[in-house]
Amino acid sequence: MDLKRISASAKNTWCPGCGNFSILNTVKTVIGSIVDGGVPLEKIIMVDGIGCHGKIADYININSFYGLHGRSVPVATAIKIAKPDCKVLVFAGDGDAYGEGLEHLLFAAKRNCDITMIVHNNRVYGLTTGQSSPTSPQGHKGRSTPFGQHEQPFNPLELALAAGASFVARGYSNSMDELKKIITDAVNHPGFALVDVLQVCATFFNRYDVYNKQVYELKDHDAGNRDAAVVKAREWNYDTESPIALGIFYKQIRETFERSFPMPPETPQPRIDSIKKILQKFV
Ligand SMILES: Cc1ncc(C[n+]2csc(CCOP(=O)(O)OP(=O)(O)O)c2C)c(N)n1
Ligand code: SF4
Ligand SMILES: [Mg+2]
Repeated sequence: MDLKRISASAKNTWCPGCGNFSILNTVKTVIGSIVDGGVPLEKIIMVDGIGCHGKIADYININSFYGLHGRSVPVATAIKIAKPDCKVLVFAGDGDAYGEGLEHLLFAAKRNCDITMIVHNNRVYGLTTGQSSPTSPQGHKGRSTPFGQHEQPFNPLELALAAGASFVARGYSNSMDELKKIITDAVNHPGFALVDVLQVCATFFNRYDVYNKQVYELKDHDAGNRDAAVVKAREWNYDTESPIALGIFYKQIRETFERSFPMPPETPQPRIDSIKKILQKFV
């Protein structure tokens, strides 16, 4: 597919050097491959949270929905249940997914609804100017923690594994080839997939130098072994020394939520006319 087909005209307002650019370009390429593989473009749906990451919906011209901050997962789950033949991609921030929306993430992992969740983990609240998030390091000085963050960060991969996620992976915005492979596998995975992307916030938490030294590609790892995945997930806990594995930590095939969801024999159709009338009020 010619990627111009999904280019949007909205002005890009991300800061120069922001890791979101490579996620955007990678996702566009993956969407192109999905369409080339036979999925109609209108059957690929993006759901976004609120934050710098969420603007990705403005920059890709496909069906999309902005959820409330932290609430993109329930929206995505509902879309998938109503339209099981659609590919549903959720984009969330670390504040969005691991703070405000944590319970949604854990229950989505437990439920195994077939949605792909891509977390732009820049380890700060970027849009609101760099406050500490659940993955900021201890001691982090942001506008809400001028004397340094007291709490320790938690480990989202370990949390997702504990909650029962059937696909858990980590990517890095500066390793685009690896990221493309991971996101492609995640989208093709029939179940809930969490892709935690170390997305560098060039303005409020620039980690390029640190991550570039620490990251490595997972090899000789048995992604079918949950215990091995937990050990790998624990290898790095946001320090500046330990190796940071990139790749698929865990992958398991089990029944998805929407397959076992008891739908009524006659699924009610949305009343398009009444929706159109409501939308007209905003024009
Ligand atoms: C319920 C709610 N609380 C707070 C906000 C204000 N708010 C908007 S974006 C944001 C931070 C987003 O951080 P993150 O999810 O990490 O995304 P990033 O901007 O870093 O991509 C906050 C707190 C909001 N919009 N809604
Ligand atoms: S504030 Fe950070 S995350 Fe937001 S656009 Fe700028 S560099 Fe990117
Ligand atoms: Mg963030």
